[in-house]
Amino acid sequence: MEHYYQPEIECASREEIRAIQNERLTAQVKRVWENVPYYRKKMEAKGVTPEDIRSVDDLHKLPFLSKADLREVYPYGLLGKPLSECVRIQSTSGTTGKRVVAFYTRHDIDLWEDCCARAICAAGGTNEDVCQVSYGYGLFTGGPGLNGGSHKVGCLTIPTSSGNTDRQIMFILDLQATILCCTPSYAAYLGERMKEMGLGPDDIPLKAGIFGAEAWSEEMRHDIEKTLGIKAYDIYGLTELSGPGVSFECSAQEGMHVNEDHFIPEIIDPETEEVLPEGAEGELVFTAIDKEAFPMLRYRTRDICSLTYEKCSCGRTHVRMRKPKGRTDDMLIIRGVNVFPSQIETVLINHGYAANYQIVVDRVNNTDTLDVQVEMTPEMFTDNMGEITARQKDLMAGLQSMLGIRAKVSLVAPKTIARSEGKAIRVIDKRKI
Ligand code: DLL
Repeated sequence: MEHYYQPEIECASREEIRAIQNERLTAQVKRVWENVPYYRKKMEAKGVTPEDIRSVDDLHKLPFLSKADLREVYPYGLLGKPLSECVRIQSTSGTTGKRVVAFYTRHDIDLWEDCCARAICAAGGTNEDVCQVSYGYGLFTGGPGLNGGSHKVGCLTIPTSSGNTDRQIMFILDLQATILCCTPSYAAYLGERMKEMGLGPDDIPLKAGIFGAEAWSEEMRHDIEKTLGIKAYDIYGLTELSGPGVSFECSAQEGMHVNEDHFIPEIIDPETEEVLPEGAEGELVFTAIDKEAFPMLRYRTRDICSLTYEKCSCGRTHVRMRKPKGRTDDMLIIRGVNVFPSQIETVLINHGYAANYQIVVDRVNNTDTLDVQVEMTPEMFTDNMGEITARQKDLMAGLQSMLGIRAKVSLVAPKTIARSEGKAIRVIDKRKI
């Protein structure tokens, strides 16, 4: 039986959802106009006033916000409430330029934790469950978000944070953890380690995993499910909008339900910035309609996916977003062809490899090169050169048919590619160095 955290909202009719959105959106735009001079200027530049925004249908009139805006006014320029009403900050890892620092009032933390609680219930979680949170705690939103959601559901929460893999496994076994929350790449690593310790799916008490924070393929999902003997659920979110729980998967696992009473999604063409119809693939844009401290309006996520309003078998009515294919900024352009790391991952796993790989891009004699380095599994490891060459050829053919361009394949020995405890770094683009 499907289990909901807030059924009256999660299963509300489209009319009810619309009514909530219209009310919250119009109020939010007024608040932002009055309290955030930076965004007000953007609205003025576009000739829009709060009176122009009467319902969700008017959303497209509002200006966009992007990471560049956040950097420009770092740290306080988008605050929607006085600092005295803020109780928390969280931050992104900020690999390029300034970190994003997001602010939360008590209300904001509460709605964020509700979203995470919905995700945990959708994965079958109840107060009978033991939920191990192996996302990083601290500035990263993964640990604190799922921790809060787990408390709300009433699970016995194990806040291991990431890392110290053998201790993670000890807690899973000793405390009989039933739900694991971490990045999919770390789940894969935990699975690998348990296998090495001689533990099969039947020896592992886990029944569900809530994995997100990075793009991962369907193939990787099946691998993790098989190794750990669980059902693996996807969860999506970003610091700017709270953190994990902006959307989450249900038992149907056909897209992630966006918590539409808090976030309105749109898909735009990243070039023309035009809003695209249902089903079309483009850049995901979110408007947070009741967040107080950090009220993002039409925030461009750079994530690429599509939306569907079709009825879902789980009973939830909120719109679903497809698994993000990747980000506009991790799409590689190789000899003019668009390549996403997730496409490469699909080919590798379909050919029997685990998701231990690295993609090295370079430019040699003015030509882009793509080198896919992938670990052989212990079972396929051999020093028979004929066998290795045959495997390489096979994989090159698979990549060529998926990507439409030639890639070099390097098969490396098991355990030579670094494992990740958080978000995996899959691409090394030497053209940018
Ligand atoms: O990664 C929040 C989070 C924590 C989500 C734990 C899920 C679980 P940031 O560090 O700000 O926040 O990174 C946000 O990560 O724009 C996407 O590009 C990517 N991302 C997050 N979840 C998914 C997912 C957290 N399920 C950025 N699938 C987003 C694909 C994801 N990409």
